[in-house]
Amino acid sequence: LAGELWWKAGVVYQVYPRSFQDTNGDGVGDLRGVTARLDYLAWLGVDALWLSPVCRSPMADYGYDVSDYCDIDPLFGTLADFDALVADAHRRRLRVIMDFVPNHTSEEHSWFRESRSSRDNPKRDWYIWRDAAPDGGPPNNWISNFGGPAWTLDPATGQYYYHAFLREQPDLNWRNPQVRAAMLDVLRFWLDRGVDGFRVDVIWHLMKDEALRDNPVNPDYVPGEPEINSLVQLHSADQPEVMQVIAEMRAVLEEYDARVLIGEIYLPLERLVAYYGVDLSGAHLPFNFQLIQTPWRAEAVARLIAEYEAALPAGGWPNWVLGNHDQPRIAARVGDAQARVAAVLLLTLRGTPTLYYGDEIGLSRVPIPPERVRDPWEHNEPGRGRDPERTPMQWAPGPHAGFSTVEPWLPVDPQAQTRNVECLRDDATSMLTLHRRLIALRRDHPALSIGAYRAVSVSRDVLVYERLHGADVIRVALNFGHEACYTEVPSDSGWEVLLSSAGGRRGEGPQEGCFALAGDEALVLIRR
Ligand code: ISL
Ligand code: CA
Repeated sequence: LAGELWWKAGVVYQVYPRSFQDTNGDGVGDLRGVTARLDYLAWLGVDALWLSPVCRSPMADYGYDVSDYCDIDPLFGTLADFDALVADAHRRRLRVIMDFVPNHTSEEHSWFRESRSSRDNPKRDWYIWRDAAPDGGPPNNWISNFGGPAWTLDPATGQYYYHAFLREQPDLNWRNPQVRAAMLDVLRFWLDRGVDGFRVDVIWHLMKDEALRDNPVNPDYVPGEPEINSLVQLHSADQPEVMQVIAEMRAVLEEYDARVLIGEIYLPLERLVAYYGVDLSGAHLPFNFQLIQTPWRAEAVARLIAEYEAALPAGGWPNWVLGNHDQPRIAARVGDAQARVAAVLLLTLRGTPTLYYGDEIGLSRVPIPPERVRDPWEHNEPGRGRDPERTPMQWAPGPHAGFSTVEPWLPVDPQAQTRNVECLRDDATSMLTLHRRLIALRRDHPALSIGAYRAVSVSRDVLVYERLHGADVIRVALNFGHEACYTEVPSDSGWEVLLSSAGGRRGEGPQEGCFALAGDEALVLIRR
């Protein structure tokens, strides 16, 4: 796929490196492990892999706390391992997207060590330092996304610093031009090494209200919800000035060819689409997490697709996500049977799909015993922890599912003996085969990758839409319910089944103008 088309027509696969493949027997996945599994990704048929953070980090937030942006953490390997991974990926026509974490550094980054050393240190203003409020408390009411205060008093200089996440993750001051220049150089460092793009962590958080005004209280807050929702993040995120910063990042990518800028954005639709930027000068793909936040019902999903399609700016390319390392897995949210329907949805909608590792083998919520909890968020706010969706990839039956030779950093799914790549790859009805076929269909039929979207119908349980390219028409019918039913097709042309989420049925035609849909079944049909 030439030029920008690769990230439009392609499928992105998210690798959480800690949990993909361990090669040195320390129970933690590493870069050589990812390289060793590139043949699998090529076999699966994806076009790009996005690696969650692999830079040097004390791992307070598992790599989302970077202490050196221009080095690989020894846990994952070396820069040479990274270069080898990129070269091997490119040899297989796989692109590599890095995770860029610009909102905050680790407290152990040399910039923060300098910044905190004295009030007049040249890097003082690289972070957000303020005096205490008159009562000695924090400068404003902002709350950490992981619970608790977002300000920590540093006794060395008697001021507070701001952190939208853990206290180990001080926020950078993106209003400071030196910070901007240094961070844009980080992009160039990796672009020069051949990476094909970035997924930018919490991109909507980069700019904060200059006056640091208090956030208003959320009138809809329901006690028991995460504390962060008790306030509306009106002043602490999504400031208009962030668009300029993103445009600067984008301009750096434009110095190279065919690189992609993906932004992590949790905002309502109307704000999300603003991140395409003025005249599309922003992110190529502002991550669309709406399927994670929408109830799993045919009508709700139909409405979401229509609203999203309508909200996109002219020329803005859509994208869809079912899950990631921060969210309960799709199978955990909708159940194993509906997870198949979800796979068909993700891989047949208009827009770049991002597939989360393990979802293709039907991984669900893995139980984490209390003594094995690793995510600091779980300690702050029980129930919010993200460990259940970060467990080791399951490659084969046998000890530790072929992930490692020793007990892994997080427990392996108790169902790994049967739910693993080796057992599922040759099974015609497996979740893995379904994913591989869907990805192949997307590649074989431009209607599915770059074709137009047309809503056809929605009933209580069944959503039907078409994808159109030239004279090609592909129709998708998804049964969100558990009961069997029928879906009608126009009688003026011949239709046949390209794929059923249950396996089989290929080549089948309609009977009396209808295709039967089993409960939890999705069909991809083609007009002949
Ligand atoms: O999950 C959220 C919204 O549903 C959040 O509160 C949060 O904004 C989001 O998870 C941000 O995630 C990213 O930044 C974090 C890191 O821990 C996550 O893993 C990363 O994806 C801090 O860097
Ligand atoms: Ca390892």
